[in-house]
Amino acid sequence: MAVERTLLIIKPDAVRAGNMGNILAMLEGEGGFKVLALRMEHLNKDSAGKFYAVHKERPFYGELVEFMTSGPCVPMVLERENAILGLRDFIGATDPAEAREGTVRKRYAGSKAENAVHASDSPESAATEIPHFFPEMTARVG
Ligand code: FUP
Repeated sequence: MAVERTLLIIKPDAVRAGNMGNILAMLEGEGGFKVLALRMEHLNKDSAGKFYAVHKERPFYGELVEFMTSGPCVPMVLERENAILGLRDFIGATDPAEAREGTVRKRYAGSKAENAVHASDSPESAATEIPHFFPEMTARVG
């Protein structure tokens, strides 16, 4: 399996609840992900709107942008073998009610809308989402 890079965001709900450290410990510990870059940032509407532009036509888009700008979040670049699909599996389903036991969202997400973390869902997403927050980094390993 190939070593990959992906983007994870600890969302404002998880930062507010004081779960940033627990989530980082899960990612580095059980998850075996290496943190290559990390920053705390309070997104503005322009940045959050562009990041979630694929959902622009969805009914929840306005609330999603509102939520993502409601407080600081922590975007980071993670590296591991099979990082992209591996991280999606590790964080669990979008809706915590459907997330597998032991996943980040099962433990820390309060609802489908405020679900603790974001993770890139494909190599194509990782390739645009990593430079959205870390323009100096690429999704390519090596
Ligand atoms: P995910 O890739 O698991 O983050 O899920 P989606 O791409 O389907 O959704 C992106 C974000 O939109 C979710 F994290 C939360 C929000 N969302 C809602 O608020 N309501 C919905 O019905 C679906 C998604």
